[in-house]
Amino acid sequence: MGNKQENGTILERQTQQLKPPSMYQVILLNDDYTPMEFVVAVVQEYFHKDRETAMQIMLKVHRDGKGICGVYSKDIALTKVELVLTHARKAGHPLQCVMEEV
Ligand code: NFA
Repeated sequence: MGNKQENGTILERQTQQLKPPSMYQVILLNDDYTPMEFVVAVVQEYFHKDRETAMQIMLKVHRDGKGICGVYSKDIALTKVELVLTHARKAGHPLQCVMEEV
């Protein structure tokens, strides 16, 4: 089965195709209470967008009900959702942030 090398290590043949990790969109949802400026600051701080891009994303969420802030591996997406929700709750805003597999 294994292919013994000169140095004693054993190399196994790859039997399964490796798939790239699933990716997740991190999405903000609209509500009637969170201030626009707070959302813009969130998008800039947690998703590393410049002010103009952050403003466009906020306005899209405001108009369409939701908008994508970025696409990340599962653990990074989960962490972003947690950080955004914690920040919003501490500030007393009902902003919602969710992740969806791409
Ligand atoms: N709709 C909110 C308002 O009018 C702004 C908002 C935008 C909230 C995007 C949540 C997400 N104050």
